[in-house]
Amino acid sequence: MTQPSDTLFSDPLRAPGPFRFDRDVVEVFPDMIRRSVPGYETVIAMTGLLAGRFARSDSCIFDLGCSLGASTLSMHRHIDASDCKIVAVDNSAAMIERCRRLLSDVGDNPSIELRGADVRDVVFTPASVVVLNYTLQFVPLEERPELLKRIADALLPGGILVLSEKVLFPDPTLNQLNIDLHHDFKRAHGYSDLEIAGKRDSLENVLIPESLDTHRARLQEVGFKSCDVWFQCFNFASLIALK
Ligand code: GEK
Repeated sequence: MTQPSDTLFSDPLRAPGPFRFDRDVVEVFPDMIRRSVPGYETVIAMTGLLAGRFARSDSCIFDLGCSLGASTLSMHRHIDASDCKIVAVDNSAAMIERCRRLLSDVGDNPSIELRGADVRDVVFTPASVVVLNYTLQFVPLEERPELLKRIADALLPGGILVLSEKVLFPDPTLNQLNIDLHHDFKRAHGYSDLEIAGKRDSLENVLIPESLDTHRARLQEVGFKSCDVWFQCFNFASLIALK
């Protein structure tokens, strides 16, 4: 099936408002994220492998900010452990509705529960794998430590958090270079300068990136024993944190 392409920021007469995961975004989401996030497909595929290795029987797997269920599906493919449940959470009603349709014919081993909820309100049950693929960046800065602490507390010993984010660099030259390279990536995938600028303005104060040092320090503070980057492409990185 061909995916509708993302032209949401191509109208020069439409001033972009703050970015929202509404029906228009859901319509083009697979195309948008593939052409906007360098390394997205690799991160999704490897999330499945990581979950296959770390999922434990009788535990939950949380996919926080699941969008259309790409990470959930990838994990579902790789998890053999018995009596696992994947809990996929998103606070966009339009995303959850579409995700429910996309996952409707997926088998129930492991089972999948879709929840329309804010990740900050999730009551965690004992978990062996928690995934935050490009979601923490949308949570207000001051609420990130508490969410990560609750995730660390919910993880069973030996459990894993996969955390993928847009990041910034303390060195201003490297920071600008990575931003420019990201824009080159988007141009190479067919976005115009107008579309790139429109999306950037729309995400201002909505997507708030932090540095890898900030992520690592906070993950240790909230109780993870070991953490580091396993994948990076320009200003998009993915970390694993072990309980
Ligand atoms: C993927 N992980 O395909 N509570 C719940 N959901 C939220 C919240 C929140 N507070 N804030 C944002 N979201 C997915 C991609 S997209 C990343 C994740 C992107 C949801 C939001 O509705 C959206 O579906 C998702 O997090 C972020 O691997 O578009 O850059």
